[in-house]
Amino acid sequence: MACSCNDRAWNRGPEDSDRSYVLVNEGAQAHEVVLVKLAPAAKAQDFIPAFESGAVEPPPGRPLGGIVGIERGARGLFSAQFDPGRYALICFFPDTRTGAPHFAQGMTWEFDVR
Ligand SMILES: [Cu+2]
Repeated sequence: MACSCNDRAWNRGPEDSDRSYVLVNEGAQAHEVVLVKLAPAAKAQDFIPAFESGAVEPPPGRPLGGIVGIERGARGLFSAQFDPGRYALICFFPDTRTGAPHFAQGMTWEFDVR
């Protein structure tokens, strides 16, 4: 299954329990994909504050892997074992113009595995 992103969002992400994904970076900047299994009722946006400076609360979920540093126009392959639950893809890379992390610009994708 293919996933893709531009510089502001995931255009397409996982939607089921397929185990291997090809990520295509269609943006002009480098990106990464961090795969997270979210705690019950948590959302991707709830996971993010745990990585900000001064954070004291643990993230509501756990990272399972992903790919760091996918240059523009490049592809990367990642795989995971999926138990039933809710998952998210998150890009933590900073925007080259604003410095803001890409997740703050919308680069999160949530999906359920049943
Ligand atoms: Cu990114």
